[in-house]
Amino acid sequence: METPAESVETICAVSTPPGEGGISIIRISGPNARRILETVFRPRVRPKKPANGLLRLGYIYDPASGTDLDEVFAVFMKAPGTYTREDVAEIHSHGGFAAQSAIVKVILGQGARLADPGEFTKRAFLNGRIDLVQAESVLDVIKSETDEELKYAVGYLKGRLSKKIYALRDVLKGALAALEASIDFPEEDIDIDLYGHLAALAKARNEIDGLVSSYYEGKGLKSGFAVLIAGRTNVGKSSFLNALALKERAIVTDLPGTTRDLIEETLYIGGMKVRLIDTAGIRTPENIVEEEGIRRVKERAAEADLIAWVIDGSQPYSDEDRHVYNEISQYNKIVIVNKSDLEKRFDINVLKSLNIKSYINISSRTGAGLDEAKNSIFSHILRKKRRRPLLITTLRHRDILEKISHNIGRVIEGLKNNGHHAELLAFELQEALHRLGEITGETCTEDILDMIFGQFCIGK
Ligand SMILES: Nc1nc2c(ncn2[C@@H]2O[C@H](COP(=O)(O)OP(=O)(O)OP(=O)(O)O)[C@@H](O)[C@H]2O)c(=O)[nH]1
Ligand SMILES: [Mg+2]
Repeated sequence: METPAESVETICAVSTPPGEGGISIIRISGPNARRILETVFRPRVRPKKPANGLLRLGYIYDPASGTDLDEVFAVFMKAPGTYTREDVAEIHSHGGFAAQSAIVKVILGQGARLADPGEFTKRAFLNGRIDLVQAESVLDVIKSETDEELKYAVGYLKGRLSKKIYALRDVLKGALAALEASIDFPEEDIDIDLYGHLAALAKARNEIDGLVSSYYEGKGLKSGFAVLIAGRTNVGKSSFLNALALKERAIVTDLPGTTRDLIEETLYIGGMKVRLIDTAGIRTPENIVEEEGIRRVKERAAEADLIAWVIDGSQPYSDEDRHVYNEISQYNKIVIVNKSDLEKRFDINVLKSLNIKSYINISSRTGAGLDEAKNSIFSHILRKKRRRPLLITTLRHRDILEKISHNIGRVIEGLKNNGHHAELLAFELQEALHRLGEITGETCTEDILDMIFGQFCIGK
């Protein structure tokens, strides 16, 4: 993938978000970065010559007219110790639209071209500073919304997932070498321990399957955990959502059957992203709209990470509550007894008879017990989701790993049935290795690279 240096273009982009801000960073990367910086930058302080990595104060000016465009800090970083492994210059200008565009314009005037989205990171990948998994994790770091998401993304940026992939690759390579030897020297009495490789392959496949199944969790990490608020009508489900979200998100009335559709609100509880979903009260539907609403509750209940079953503490347990319980009893749930500001008429012993040991008294009206409810949501999701050290968080990785698991599965089957065709099994392993390379970027097509780096912002 090496490209001759002279054909590499020098690229430039504003790396900070567009619009007004304290400062903007304009980045230049490529063989002409140094020359361009020295042409458009007039240092106010020594050293006059660019010293590697040293931030200098001065002016960006238009060499054609001699006009100063902005007072800036500028730094030159020499290849290969840079983000892209090319010569890089950065200009820290004032964060205004006019300043940014005037500076970019003079840089383009010196022969640089505007960078494509993600092109700096793509160069870091193409120049071998990071692999594709790490490049993708750069985007995950940028898009992280919670501490936990960030923790995984930074770990992958540092190569934690890549390391696992390379270890799997070594196992496949070892097995392939043994298979190929058995093809090349079929008659020779050399000691090829194919069956030793069988055990290693089975272990690798287990690990891959573990990664594939971790995608559900990884997706939750990115898109948030779903907490479904369920209960009969009028118990205060929508009021509970509003109270947690600190806004009038869902309509609340004293009419049973107010909520018909699913209403979603994202919250951060203890740094964890939670999607709270308010639902239609479960009862015998009075019309088709309500019927559809209730059907959706049941559908979502099966997918939710947690169900918050809301009960009206000011009313006795009813047949409708029992009906709700029957719908949700099998799922991970917490029990919220609402309306604690009113006289209690709900008999807590009912919960004991259902073998439910804990519940939380709250009042959506006064806010009492809401912190406890949040803590309970947090700990129940975490209990279910004991985090694995490695999670697959992108669909691309999951799909590829699933295919690799099938390749290995066929090899294992083949080796177990003695009359195997070594060539076919070798082919399966080659395919699996090729696919692993698609994850790390070793055997990646331009299309895939475009797809990945196209999701980045300009300037990254
Ligand atoms: N006193 C008191 N009233 C509450 C509390 N929470 C909700 N309510 C009232 O209970 C009624 C129903 O509240 P909602 O939040 O609409 O109940 P819901 O469960 O979403 O009802 P549906 O959408 O019809 O299923 C409204 O009149 C609320 O004002 C509470 O903590 N205390
Ligand atoms: Mg409601």
